[in-house]
Amino acid sequence: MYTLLSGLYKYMFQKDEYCVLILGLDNAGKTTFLEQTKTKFSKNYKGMNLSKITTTVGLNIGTIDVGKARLMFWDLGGQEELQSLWDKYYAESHGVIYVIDSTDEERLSESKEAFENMISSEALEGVPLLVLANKQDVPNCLSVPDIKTAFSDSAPKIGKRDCLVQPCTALTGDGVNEGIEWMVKCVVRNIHRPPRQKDIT
Ligand SMILES: Nc1nc2c(ncn2[C@@H]2O[C@H](COP(=O)(O)OP(=O)(O)OP(=O)(O)O)[C@@H](O)[C@H]2O)c(=O)[nH]1
Ligand SMILES: [Mg+2]
Repeated sequence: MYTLLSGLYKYMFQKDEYCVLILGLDNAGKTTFLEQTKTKFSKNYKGMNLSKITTTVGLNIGTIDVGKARLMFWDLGGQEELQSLWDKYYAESHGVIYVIDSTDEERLSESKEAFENMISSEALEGVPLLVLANKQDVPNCLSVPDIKTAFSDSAPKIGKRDCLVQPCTALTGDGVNEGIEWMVKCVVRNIHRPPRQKDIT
């Protein structure tokens, strides 16, 4: 009877936990995106004033529950000297959100270089990838097709994995729900696949 009840309790309340990295150059909008995500998906979370967010030195952590999934986000600082810390988190992650500043055409090639370094890592093989074309509220910013074209020769490095390029305005929350719901669907589906090589000891 105890086993039956504890099984039922676990079925109803236990969450499967997934770690999702939020990466991208400094100023791309990663922390703003994380704050919007927490505000939209956590009932009692009173979001902070988005204009008070300053550059991340180290990391910010946030957790949301979506259905039976618990997503733990690690939002890492994007400044050049902090990018060398990103790969310390790869082996633990189930998904990656890569944020691009669609208003910053000048740094697009820098962003692409950081993206390719990240995506080439064996530790991230097969991990779902959500690319956010952020700051779509700014007139004349790069569109999703513009960004896809600029990143087109990265396609072989992306390989066989779930990948979505999503227009987004972290500041207002546009595109946040769509992106998070897609990520949840992918990480949950991935857990039913055979284990990645790195998980086999
Ligand atoms: N117009 C506009 N500005 C945005 C948007 N998202 C973020 N920003 C602004 O972009 C700047 C950088 O945002 P952050 O969230 O701190 O960027 P970050 O990627 O976390 O930067 P680091 O922590 O330095 O890596 C801030 O001034 C934000 O208000 C957006 O959707 N639209
Ligand atoms: Mg930040």
